[in-house]
Parts: sequence; C-alpha cells; structure tokens
Amino acid sequence: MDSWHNSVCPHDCPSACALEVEKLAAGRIGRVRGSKHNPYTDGVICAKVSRYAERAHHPARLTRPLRRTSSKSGNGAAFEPIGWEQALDLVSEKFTAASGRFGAESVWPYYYGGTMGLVQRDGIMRLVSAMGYSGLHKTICVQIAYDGWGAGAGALLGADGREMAHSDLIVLWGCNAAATQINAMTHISKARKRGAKLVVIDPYRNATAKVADLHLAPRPGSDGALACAVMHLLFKNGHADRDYLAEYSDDAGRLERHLQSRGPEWAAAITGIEAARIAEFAEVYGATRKSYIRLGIGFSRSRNGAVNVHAVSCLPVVTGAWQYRGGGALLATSDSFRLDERLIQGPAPAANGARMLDMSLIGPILCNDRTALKGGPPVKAMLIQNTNPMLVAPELAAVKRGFERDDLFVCVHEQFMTETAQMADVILPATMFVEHDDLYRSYGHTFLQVGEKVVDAPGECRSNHEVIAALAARLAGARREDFAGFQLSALQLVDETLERSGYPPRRAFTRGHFTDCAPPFESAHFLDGFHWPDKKFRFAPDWAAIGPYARGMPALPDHWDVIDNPSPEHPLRLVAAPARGYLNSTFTQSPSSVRHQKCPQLQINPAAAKRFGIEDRRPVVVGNRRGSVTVTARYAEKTQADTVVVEGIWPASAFPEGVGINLLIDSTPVAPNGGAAFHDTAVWVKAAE
Ligand SMILES: Nc1nc2c(c(=O)[nH]1)N[C@H]1C(S)=C(S)[C@@H](COP(=O)(O)OP(=O)(O)OC[C@H]3O[C@@H](n4cnc5c(=O)[nH]c(N)nc54)[C@H](O)[C@@H]3O)O[C@H]1N2
Ligand SMILES: Nc1nc2c(c(=O)[nH]1)N[C@H]1C(S)=C(S)[C@@H](COP(=O)(O)OP(=O)(O)OC[C@H]3O[C@@H](n4cnc5c(=O)[nH]c(N)nc54)[C@H](O)[C@@H]3O)O[C@H]1N2
Ligand code: SF4
Ligand SMILES: [Mo]
Repeated sequence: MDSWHNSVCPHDCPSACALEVEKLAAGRIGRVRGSKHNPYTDGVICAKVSRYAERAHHPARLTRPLRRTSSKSGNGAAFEPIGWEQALDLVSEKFTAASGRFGAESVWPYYYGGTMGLVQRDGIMRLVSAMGYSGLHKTICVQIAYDGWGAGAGALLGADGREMAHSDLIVLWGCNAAATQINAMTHISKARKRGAKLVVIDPYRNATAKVADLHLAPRPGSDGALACAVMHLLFKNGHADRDYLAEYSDDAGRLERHLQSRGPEWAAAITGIEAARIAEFAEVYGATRKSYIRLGIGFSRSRNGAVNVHAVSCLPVVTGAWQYRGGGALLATSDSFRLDERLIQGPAPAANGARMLDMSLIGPILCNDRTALKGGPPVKAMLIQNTNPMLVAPELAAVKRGFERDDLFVCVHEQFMTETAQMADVILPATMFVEHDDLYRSYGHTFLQVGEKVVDAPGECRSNHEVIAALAARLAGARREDFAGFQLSALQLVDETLERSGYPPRRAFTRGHFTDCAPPFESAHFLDGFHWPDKKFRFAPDWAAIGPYARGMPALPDHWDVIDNPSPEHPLRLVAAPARGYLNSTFTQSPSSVRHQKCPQLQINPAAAKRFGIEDRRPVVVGNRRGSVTVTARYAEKTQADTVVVEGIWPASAFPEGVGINLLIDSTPVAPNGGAAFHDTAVWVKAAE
C-alpha cells in the first residue's frame, strides 16, 4: 500500500473527489482511484481522472518557459525556450512599464478554476491586491445560479448530497449528473434501490435523462414557467404546507394569487411540455415528502437564468419538503466552509479601490470597449493562470481580436499549449495537482481536503504559488511585507489558513486527508431560518440589491421572456453543454477522452433535421450573426424540436474554422449581476456543402 497516496481531484467539478494516487517512481504516477474512506466519494470517480497518467505524462506537456518569436495575427505561433529568471524578469518589466504609463489598472490578472485548490487558484488575488491591478468579477460559471438561489434562501447551503440516499423522489433539474458529477449518481442509486424515483428536467436526452424514470424536456430558458405551473398545482391540489409557509416564507398568499394565471396550459405553451406531463410531475412532487431537488448550474446559463433558478428553489418551500431528511434541495454547499482566506488572497481587490473587470466580457474588454473597461485605462498586460479564455469565453471573435493586439503583453502559465497559450508573449510551464500541495473545499459536498505533492514535476514546471511569489519578489517591493502569504510555502499556507479558520490541523484530519464541515441538519435545511433578518425565504426577491442589471426582472417567480427566442432567420436554439469525456477545456489532449467523445456533434431532433435537409452523421454548419462552425449532425430523438445541442468544449482545432463553439455565444451580462448565457443562443443550421 506504500505506493498509494491520498490526493484530491483539483478540477472544477462539484464532486471534488477524494483520490488515491499510485506512485510508480519519483516522477511517475500509475493508477488513480476514488477513496472508499470518504463517504461522499465512496470509491467512485470518473473515467477521465482514473486515467490521469495519460494527462500527467503526456508528451505535449509544457516543461520549459517559452518566449514568442512570431507575430500574433499570422498562422502558426512560434516560440523559443528561455530561462525562468529571464522569463520572470520580462513579465515584471512589462507589468511595470504598463503600470507606469497607463496606471496599475492596465494590468489584468485573469484566472479561474483549472485547479480548485485554494492556494494555487487564489494566490494570484494576493498579487492583484498588493499591486492595485484590475480585479476580476468572476462571472463565467456559477454567478447566475448563485444569484438566483441566494435571492430566495440567502445562503449557499442545502440538504447534504448524501441525504439523497434517503429520498423517495430525486429531481435533477438542469444537471447532467451522470456526466458532470458522477458521485451524485452514486447516492441516487442507493435511493433507487429502495424504490425512489428519479426525474430529470433537461432539454435533451443526455446521459442522465436516459436512466431517469421520468424525463421532462423543456425548451431552454423556460424553467421559470415550468416551476410556476408546478407551484400553481401544488397550491390548488392541497400539496402546499401552509403552516410551514406561514413560518418560513415572506408572502405565500401573494405568490398563490400571482400563480392563479400560471397553470399547466400556460406553461405548456412556453415549455413545450404537455400540460398532462406537467401535472403528472407536480402530483408526484407534491405527494412525496422526502423530495430532493438537485439544481444544476446548466439551467442558469440563460438570460433569465437567475429568475429560473430562484423559481425552482421555491418548490421545496411551498411543499415544506425542507423539514424532512432526504427532502429539500441543493445547489451548492459552498457556505458550509468557514475559511479565513486572507492569508492566501490578501484583502479583496475592491477593497483597495481598483476596478473589477467582468471576466465574461474579456472580448469587449480586450477590444477596448469603454463600458466594459468601466471608463478606466485599456488592458495592456495580463497574467493568465487556470483558464483558457480563447476557447471557453463567450464572443470568441472579439476575444481573438483582442489577443491579437500587438500592444497587449500576455503571460500564460499552463500545463499545455492551449488556444490561449498560443496567443502569449511568454509561456510558463505549470505543475499538476499531484506535483504540488493544496487545500480543497467543494461546491457539491462538505469535505475540506488536503492534497499533498505525490511526485516530482517534469522538466522545469513550477506551481502557481511559486510563480506568484517570484513575481511579487520582483514587483511588490516593501508592500510584500504586508502580505505574509508571499513568504510562506504552499503547505505552510494550508496549515496557517486552517489554524486561522479554527479548523483542526492537517494531521488531525481523517487519514490526514479530509474533515467533514457539514452544518447540522437544522442549518442545512434552514429550519433555523433562511439567511435574512426576518429568517423568511423570499418569494419576492430584492433583485436590485444583488447587481446592476436587475431592471425589468419580475417581482415574483415567472417566465421572464428575455431569452434569444427562435426567429425565422434563427429557427433553432443551441445548448452548448459540457461533455462527459472532457472537463471544460481540459482532457482534450487525453487519448481515451478524445476516443470517447469522437468529434464535435450537433444533436438534433430527426424531424427538425429533415426540415433543414440535414442527414444523420453528415457535416452540418451551425451559425448566427456572430459566425458559424461546422460539426457532425447526430439525430437525437426526444430532444425538443427547436433545440439543438453541441456537447463540448472541443478544442478550436476540432473545427474546420479553427475556432470553438463559443464563437456563437453572446457576452452581454446576464441579470442581475453578470454571467454568460452559454445555453441561450438562437441559431440557423444547414447541411455543409
Ligand atoms: N460552450 C460552453 N462554454 C463554457 C461552458 C459551457 O458549459 N459551454 N462552461 C463555462 C464554465 S462553467 C466554466 S467554469 C469555464 C471553464 O473553462 P476553463 O476555465 O478553461 O476551465 P478548465 O478546462 O477547467 O481549466 C483551464 C485550464 O487550467 C489549466 N490548469 C489546470 N491546473 C492548473 C494549475 O495548477 N496551474 C495552471 N497555471 N494552470 C492549470 C488547464 O491546463 C486548463 O487549460 O468554461 C465556460 N465555458
Ligand atoms: N464531464 C464534465 N464534468 C464537468 C464539466 C465538464 O465540462 N465535463 N464541467 C464542470 C463545471 S465547470 C461545471 S460548472 C459543472 C456544470 O455542470 P451542470 O450543473 O450539470 O451544468 P451544465 O453541464 O452546464 O448543464 C447541465 C444540463 O443543463 C441542461 N440545460 C441547459 N439549458 C437548460 C435549461 O434552460 N433548462 C434546463 N432544465 N436544463 C438546461 C443541459 O442540457 C445539460 O444537460 O460541471 C462540472 N463537471
Ligand atoms: S472530475 Fe469530478 S468526478 Fe472526476 S474525479 Fe474529478 S471531482 Fe471526481
Ligand atoms: Mo463551471
């Protein structure tokens, strides 16, 4: 057993699995498996991570710092190796020059969740704080969903995922768990052995819908209507828990009156689901006390996403399902962890007055759009860690134009030559999770975990923490002293953060690996009140208090018709959902993942396909005003007739156009506080010539 080491999956996945990694040699891992000791992971992980050796020891890994030798706009980027000292000097010179000429806000460090480890992910914020650089408004993923949930409940807590084993009905709402968080399926299967039913609400028959007892396929962006009709029937058919509502909600009477005109026929016209099926679902949901809704983030990725997430979060309040073990709902567990992260992050960037730039607006920002720049200086220099915006950000044409600017200096710290790295002036080689130390929480479970270094990194790779500390040493001067984090090792940061946060030391964790931070049942189920001064769930949220884009949002749950509706010119709606074999833009280099995913495919209802002369397994062009890409058509029964799905995120090189699917996605900020509407795009399709 000596060769097996505890670790944590670092990827941006709610499961944050407890791993065991086999060490074959000082610099070589073998198998990776899920820990049986962690009750959430329960010994199960996804296929792509079980074959991590493919990624860690991939011949295309970056192992040396590189400097650009070619222009940015031509075809084929060229680089030459340079030393670390030279590379770091160059970056700091450029940052200093940009700051001197255009102000510190012209430097914009850009990062996201490539690793979810707190030290390696968030350390860059400490550099931002110390230097007064532009901060990052992190809208690319959970912003819309969290705004929608927070509007009602007031905190990111919910019924523990393990409770699903005790539920009699589980609803996966806009959540492709079989692909995006396999462990939820583990706990669901325990419930199903006891006879529990699984309902999936998703516009297409994805891997999860295929195994459900009931699959409702709403049109994308119509969940608010569905939730309203269900609540209408709950009130009408005696399934509302009026005592619970009186104690725990703001104004159930007003909600009930409002819903009178929002019955199943009204919702059928909007969602495309027959009224009888809506009634069938409402009856099962209303008649089951231990009903558990697992909200996915997927259905928040629409222009009305926050309204829809809030509407769904109202359901267990109407039935009072929150009162029962195995009942209630979960979007995210993030507020279960009480971590003092100031040592890692420094004070919030906003605290030193610097502007916060919206990461989803990176296209307009790099194209010098004044509104997106908030009236401040242009962005002249960037350090990018943990994300691949040239592929995953919306409005890719603008992102590409921006990165092609000759007056923009870009340093990318990466494991692979991603689309973004190809636009860099300097590339720095990064370690992987098995090669550095970190502390991990989760947004899908309640375990705080430590993942220590298992093997040596290849070549000259350095961790994010090392790079940030080395840049601070060059850039921050005396200010460095105010940020103790720069002087500590990653493991010291982990230990001190645990101590400051009042958690036991690492060695007191179960097997030195994890500790459960689950709040008591009463708090997880909001039985001690929702997180507002009056402790009542808000059916009528104060959207304007959440963000600047709240204008026009409905006062109560509703169908807010601001989506990119089909039109004669753009008759179909595109959902650009994640694929099982990839994790966002990651694993697209792993041979087994590529074999699993085959090629970019457009899933389309056969009847709709025939209308547009599109044949199964033949090339099809999908486009809109922003551009078009060519993919392979794949007939998919049971998808709404006006909905198409491209699972991704495929590399740009997988498309003949050399640009990813997000070429078609709009970047206009979603209400109330920003975010990208990845699954809300009207498109046309035609057979490729
Ligand atoms: N069409 C479409 N677009 C989407 C989405 C969608 O559903 N559809 N989803 C959106 C969502 S939810 C998200 S979160 C984003 C995510 O998109 P990305 O932020 O690109 O996500 P990842 O692929 O997780 O990670 C990005 C990079 O981090 C690098 N990396 C990993 N670990 C480390 C490390 O320790 N150090 C350094 N320096 N680099 C590291 C990886 O090599 C990888 O290239 O994509 C968004 N874009
Ligand atoms: N294998 C794999 N796992 C992943 C990822 C990955 O790329 N691949 N990405 C990771 C990341 S960063 C995140 S944020 C999570 C996201 O994981 P999820 O929370 O599952 O969210 P999505 O995958 O964006 O979408 C889930 C489902 O929502 C559906 N959907 C889209 N629009 C609507 C709608 O309007 N209504 C309804 N009801 N459903 C809708 C999509 O069809 C899709 O099947 O997964 C993480 N896990
Ligand atoms: S990607 Fe998700 S399911 Fe796969 S090992 Fe990592 S945390 Fe677990
Ligand atoms: Mo995400």
